[in-house]
Amino acid sequence: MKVMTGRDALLDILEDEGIDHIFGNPGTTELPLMDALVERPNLNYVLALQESVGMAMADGFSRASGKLCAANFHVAPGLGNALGAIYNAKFIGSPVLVTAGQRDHGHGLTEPLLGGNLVEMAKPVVKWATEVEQVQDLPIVMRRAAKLALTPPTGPVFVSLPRDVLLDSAEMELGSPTRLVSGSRPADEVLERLAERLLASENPVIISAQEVCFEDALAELGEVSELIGAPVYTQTVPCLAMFPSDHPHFMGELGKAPAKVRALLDSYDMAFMVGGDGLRFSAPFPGGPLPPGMPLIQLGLEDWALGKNYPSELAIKAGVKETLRALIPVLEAKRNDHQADAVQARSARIRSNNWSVACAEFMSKTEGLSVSKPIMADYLMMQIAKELPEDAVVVEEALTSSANLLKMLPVKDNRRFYGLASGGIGWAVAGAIGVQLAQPDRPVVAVIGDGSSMYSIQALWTAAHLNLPIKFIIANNRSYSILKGRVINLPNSASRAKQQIIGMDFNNPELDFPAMARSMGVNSYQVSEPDDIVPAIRKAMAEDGPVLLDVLIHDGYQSADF
Ligand SMILES: Cc1ncc(C[n+]2csc(CCOP(=O)(O)OP(=O)(O)O)c2C)c(N)n1
Ligand SMILES: [Mg+2]
Repeated sequence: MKVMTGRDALLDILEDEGIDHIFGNPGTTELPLMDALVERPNLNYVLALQESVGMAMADGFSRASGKLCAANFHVAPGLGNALGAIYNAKFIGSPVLVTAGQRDHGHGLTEPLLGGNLVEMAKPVVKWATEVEQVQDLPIVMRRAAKLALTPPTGPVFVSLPRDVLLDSAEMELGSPTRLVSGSRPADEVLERLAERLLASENPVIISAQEVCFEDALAELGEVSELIGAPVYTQTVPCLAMFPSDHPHFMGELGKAPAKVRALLDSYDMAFMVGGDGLRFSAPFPGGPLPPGMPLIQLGLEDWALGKNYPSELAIKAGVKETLRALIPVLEAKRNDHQADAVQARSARIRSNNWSVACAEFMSKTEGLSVSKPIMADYLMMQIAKELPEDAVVVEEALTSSANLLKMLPVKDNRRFYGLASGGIGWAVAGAIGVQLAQPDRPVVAVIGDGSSMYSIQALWTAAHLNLPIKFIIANNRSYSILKGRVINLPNSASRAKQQIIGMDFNNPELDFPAMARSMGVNSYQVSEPDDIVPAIRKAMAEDGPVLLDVLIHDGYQSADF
């Protein structure tokens, strides 16, 4: 066994676990690591100018690559700043190994500056949180952490690293990575039961949830939908590319309004929910979105999501892609002529009002907004949807402005789209940086609300520093439009009665996005005329480095129903 310092052992293990990016913001307790990184050209340290920004970058990187990355922050205030962004990563299951420097053992008793119980702080928002007690424990702790982060349901883990542990030396065996094989298919009898149940339904509906994206099971789910004659909706939080938009059975998003989802599901006699909990909402809804007594069949790797809020008639814990692939021949073999005829009839109905049909209608209506000034958000989204190349990756956090983006954006592959997931805003400016680092060969375009962008605007500096070719499009309505729409709809709203809204406008003074962008080294243009949108997008796309387009849009608001 070799004698090594804690910091060398840690960095050796990170490299051995396949990590090549560390997103972070350093302080004194991290200096042993920062110093050692000088000798580690394979570990790219990405400097974020605030911890929540660094964490959102890490989340974006892991979300868009499925790969483990590391994030490193500075004791209690640094970790505290990152917590909201760690929450977001946990919500969507991004495998990030989060670490923070900690005071030397024993030093905490004196209540030093920046000290705190890091493990207790991190616990509610990670899969596992621990502190390293002694240098000899580093290998087992770090190996466990990496394995856990990547084991479905994937997610962030936290390790607190006392400074003395990093500086200490000991004889250590570093071990090697463990990866669980977990994407397995169910037994033959279960597949047969599933096939029989799906074929017995006279009007089934499929809800595609996040694991379908992560496992790239879009094509398999498409085949199953055709075999059973079911329309496919994507989950209520449309934060990923979970189905190809041009598939004839695609109907679009379920939407975020529980009452509408309930009304929509009412017309079916069975729901097949694939790949996680596809029915998450922000607003409460008595009785839930599933019609009473509606049979639910679930398939996914995360057992917590199965039968969680609604009883599941058949709940199968298994890998989505493998299971669907194995299901296809069973459905083909079991389907009788009567069922095949019924499937054909349903399929014809679905095709007559699918996503493509609705998209064409919505676009032709939206074309009518070409003369509206100020620019209407739907018109901006339509131009983005039409203008972006097929391989562009869209990062989205534009709330009211992007409400209809996915009605128009063609989605062909599972890495096309990463949107706001948990509801915790401030993800996208930074998240886009992680996404671009994870997918360096694809253009990344981030569409972000002005309000949301301000939570992590300093991420622009990192984009400029790394010369990442991300195009940031700010939907600038000088307000928190979504909240204004909601506050006026409160019962007996004083805001509505007095025509006065508190704390949701930031138009005095107006935020100067081009100046902010330029101050951080990002080129920027402002767009205020509808006709200038397309030329501006083209110009931005043609530039090598990052560009921010500040698009001034209508500041109106309406009752938000999500
Ligand atoms: C971390 C966090 N803080 C606050 C909120 C509450 N919130 C939800 S949407 C929103 C405003 C978003 O504004 P903007 O991005 O400009 O979009 P718009 O509503 O104007 O379309 C706020 C403050 C939140 N969801 N998450
Ligand atoms: Mg806004």
